Amino acid sequence: MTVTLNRPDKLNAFVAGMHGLLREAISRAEADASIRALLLTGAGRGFCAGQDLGERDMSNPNLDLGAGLDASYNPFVRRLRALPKPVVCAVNGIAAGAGANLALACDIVLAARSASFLQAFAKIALLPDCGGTYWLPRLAGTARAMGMALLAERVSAEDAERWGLIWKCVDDDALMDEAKKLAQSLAAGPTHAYGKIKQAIYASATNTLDAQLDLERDLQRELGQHGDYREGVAAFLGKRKPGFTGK
Ligand code: LHQ
Repeated sequence: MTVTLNRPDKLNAFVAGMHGLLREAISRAEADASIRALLLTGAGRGFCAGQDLGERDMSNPNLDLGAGLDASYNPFVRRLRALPKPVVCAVNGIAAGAGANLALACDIVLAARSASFLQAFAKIALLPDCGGTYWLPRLAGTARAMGMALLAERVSAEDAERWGLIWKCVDDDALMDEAKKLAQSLAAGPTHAYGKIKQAIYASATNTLDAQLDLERDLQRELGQHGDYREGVAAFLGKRKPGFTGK
C-alpha cells in the first residue's frame, strides 16, 4: 500500500484532517493481510514540513502541544514501528520537523539526492518530537544528534546516508522506481519473519545482550514453525525462487 502525503502547496505540512486519513491508512495496513508492505512518500517538491504552523491558535493561553502529540503524532509513530510489515519511506524532498522524524520512524528510508532533513524545531523554540530525540542519537550518535537539534541546519540526503540516518540516497529521477521496487520485493517476502525482525531490532535499543539473545531464541523458535521457513529452505535446496505467503 502506498500512502502519499498530499498537500504539496504547503510542502505537505500536517493539518488536523491528515491525521485522520493516516489513522485510516494504518488501520487498513494493520488489518488487511493482503497488504504486505507500506510505502510512505510525499506529493510535490517536499516530503513533509512537519506541523502546519498556521494551524495552532497561538492566542490560546491553554495551548497544549503535548495533547496534540498524544492525540495524533505519537500513536501514529507507535503504530508504524509496531506494524508487523515493512514500512519503506521515499523522501522525495525536504523533510522538516515532525516530517523528518516521521520519515526516520520508517523501517527503510530512501531519499532523493536533492532531499534534505531539517530538525527545524529549535528555530521555533521547540524540541525534536515524533521520536526525534530517540532516533537521532541512536542512528547518528550524540554529537550529530546535538548538532542537528541545536543548530537546526539542513542535512543533505547524502550526509544522512553517510551518517547512518537513512538506508540510501538515490538520484531524484530514480527515487520512486527504486522505492516501489523495494516495497514490491518486500511485499513478496516472508512477511511474518519481517515482523519479527522489526520487533527484535527495535527491542535491541533498550535490551541487554542477555535479554536480546533470549528474545532471538523465542522468535526463532516461532519462525521455525512457520511455512515460510520450510518454503525458504526448500527453495534454496531446489535452486528455485521461494514463494513466501507471509501467512
Ligand atoms: C508551511 C510549513 C509549515 C505551514 C512550509 N507550516 N506552512 C509542532 C507543534 C505541535 C505539535 C506537534 O509537533 C510539532 C512538530 C513540528 O513539526 S514543529 C516544526 C514545524 N516545521 C517547521 O518549523 C518547518 C517550517 N518550514 C520551513 O522552515 C521551510 O518551509 C522549509 C525549510 C521546510 C522549506 O523551505 P522552502 O523550500 O524555502 O519553502 P517555503 O518556506 O517557501 O514553503 C513553501 C510553502 O509551504 C510556503 O507557503 P506559501 O503560501 O508562502 O507559498 C510556506 O509557508 C509553507 N510551509 N512549512 N510547517
